[in-house]
Amino acid sequence: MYTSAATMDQMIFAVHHLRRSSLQLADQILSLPPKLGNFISESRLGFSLLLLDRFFCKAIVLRASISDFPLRLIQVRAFRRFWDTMGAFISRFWFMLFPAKEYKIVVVGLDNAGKTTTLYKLHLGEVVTTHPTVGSNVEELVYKNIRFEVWDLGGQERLRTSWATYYRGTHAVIAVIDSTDRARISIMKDELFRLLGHDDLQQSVVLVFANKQDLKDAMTPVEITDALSLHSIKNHDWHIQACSALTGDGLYDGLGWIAQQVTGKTPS
Ligand code: G3D
Repeated sequence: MYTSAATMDQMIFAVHHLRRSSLQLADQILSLPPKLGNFISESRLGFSLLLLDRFFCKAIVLRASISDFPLRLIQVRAFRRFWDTMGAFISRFWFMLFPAKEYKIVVVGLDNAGKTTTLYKLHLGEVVTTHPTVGSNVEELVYKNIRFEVWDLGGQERLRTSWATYYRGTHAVIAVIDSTDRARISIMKDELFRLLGHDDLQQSVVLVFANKQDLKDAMTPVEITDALSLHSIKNHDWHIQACSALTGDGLYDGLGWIAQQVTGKTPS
């Protein structure tokens, strides 16, 4: 039996198209008014779409596996695409059908501290080229089966006044510090204590990322603890974590601390 590469590509394209449409539909369902959205998701429409997508993907893989040797490469490619797309698809529908508790994190810090780099390194596992954050970025992170909605708030002076609008429902604050920025550490201290006094953050825990530890003139976590007077924080659990958003060192240790604090248990 022979299946041409062109036919295979058409089939792969068809699955991608189907998946994209399904995800768009899922987005639309999620953006419906809550009652209507719940009704549709509970009606298992999402699950039917999932089965349909799985059927098409399986068909491709089966078709490739009974083909001639040169098609093995296509088979591998189909498998990879299959798992890439299915992973995203399943997790989205899984959480749509069985909504899990989500914890909200806001990431604050002065401009250039490394907030966006931190967020994208945690989210994508890679460093991206960043631009100054205008307003906010939001990403969803899943760490050890715990879902986080992470808000990266722009750090420029004119944007800091709007940080408070994002605080409601926050479980954890991450303050990212540029450990080489001795000149502005006192500004960050004032911002930190201002936000800790906000009504909407009274239940939040605070993680300080002492970022840019890969640079040799970086302040140590002990120096930053003193400069920020962290020991004078009495009403919030806090923790300081040395890290480098560029290399990723320390980032997951910090996230692990938050996970432990917000769930009240050590994540598995
Ligand atoms: P912001 O979102 O807090 O404003 P960014 O900060 O994430 O945009 O980072 C500002 C600059 O610091 C970026 O450099 C970024 O690559 C760099 N940076 C972030 N984290 C680290 C780190 O841990 N180590 C080092 N050495 N650099 C880091 P550019 O040159 O793109 O402006």
